[in-house]
Amino acid sequence: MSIAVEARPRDAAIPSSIQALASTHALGTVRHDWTRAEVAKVFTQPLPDLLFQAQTVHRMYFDPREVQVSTLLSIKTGGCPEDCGYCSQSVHNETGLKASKLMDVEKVLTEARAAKAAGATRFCMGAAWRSPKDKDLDAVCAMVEGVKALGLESCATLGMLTADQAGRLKEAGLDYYNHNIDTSPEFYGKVITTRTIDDRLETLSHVRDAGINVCCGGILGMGEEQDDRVGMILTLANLPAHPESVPINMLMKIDGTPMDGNAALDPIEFVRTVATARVCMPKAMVRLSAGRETMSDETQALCFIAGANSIFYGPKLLTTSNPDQDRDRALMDRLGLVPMA
Ligand code: SAM
Ligand code: DTB
Ligand code: SF4
Repeated sequence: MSIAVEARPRDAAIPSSIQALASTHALGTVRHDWTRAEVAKVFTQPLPDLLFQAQTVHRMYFDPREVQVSTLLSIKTGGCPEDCGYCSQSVHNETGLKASKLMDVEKVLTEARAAKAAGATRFCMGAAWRSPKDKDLDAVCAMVEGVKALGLESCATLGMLTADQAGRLKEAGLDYYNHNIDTSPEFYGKVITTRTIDDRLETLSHVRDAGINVCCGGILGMGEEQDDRVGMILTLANLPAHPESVPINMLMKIDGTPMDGNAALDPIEFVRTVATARVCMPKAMVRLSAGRETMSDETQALCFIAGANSIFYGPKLLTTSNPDQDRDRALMDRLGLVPMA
């Protein structure tokens, strides 16, 4: 059966409901005074309205076709003393992951060259540390210098930093430091007990003060409530400056972690979180991060419509797998998306 849809004449008045949405108070302005009620209202509004707002904001600052392609490398795997309940690399979780030492600088740069050849413009190095030792930082600084010399944007995630360590990374040319708050302040203690969210915020302020771009987001599907997803966005959006980059990860369930048996999160909740991040932090890169392998193409498409504009590309994240590169290329083609220069 075909349904005849009468097109709205081009010169017809724009319905007031659309005018109201487009001109919603300060839509697209960078604010740091969000209330919980405001963020919750954005998050829970009807999905078409939320996606319309997110697309409107996205188009104010970005080309909606462009997606940044990043590659991740675990430069030091496993044996981490922190007890993050989601993580394959914590010594508190019996995941069977073999710990390894910090990689050689040259090996890391070989991987960076391969990432560049495959089309990545950003290279992110992750280490399973609570915080780096100063001597380890010498090697990481050499890696950052090498990655920059290849013309790639550099990102590192090494655990907690002192102000001095953040300064050294800045001097080496580091563009972004990733340090996630992971969830709301209220739920944080249910996920990690070996540090507090305030410890995380302290490192973020050292990173900010050193002049490095902040990459900070979280994970969904850890057993948190919708209010925690709202609380996480509220915390990020009310930082003194918004993170330049906000990764939103779907939990990768790892055998041997306390979250292994978690129920799957409704993908629409994931899309709502991405869209709310876009509306509340208009200029940030919103990164559709871990969890794409088990996500349908349609959910990923909704995330891009919701304002996500970066993905991790390549067969591996840190210790878990990522979608096949052919699938990603085909998906971008089908959606008319192009890699960000
Ligand atoms: N040790 C450093 C730290 O925690 O900041 C850097 C590496 S850590 C693996 C980087 C981020 O990856 C974590 O903050 C977390 O948000 C994300 N992550 C780790 N395991 C994950 C999982 N199983 N599913 C989704 N995201 C995960
Ligand atoms: C982030 O928020 N997600 C990336 C990146 N920052 C470093 C890491 C995802 C890790 C997924 C689990 C793993 O591969 O071990
Ligand atoms: Fe360690 Fe980072 Fe994993 Fe936590 S998330 S256990 S800090 S590697």
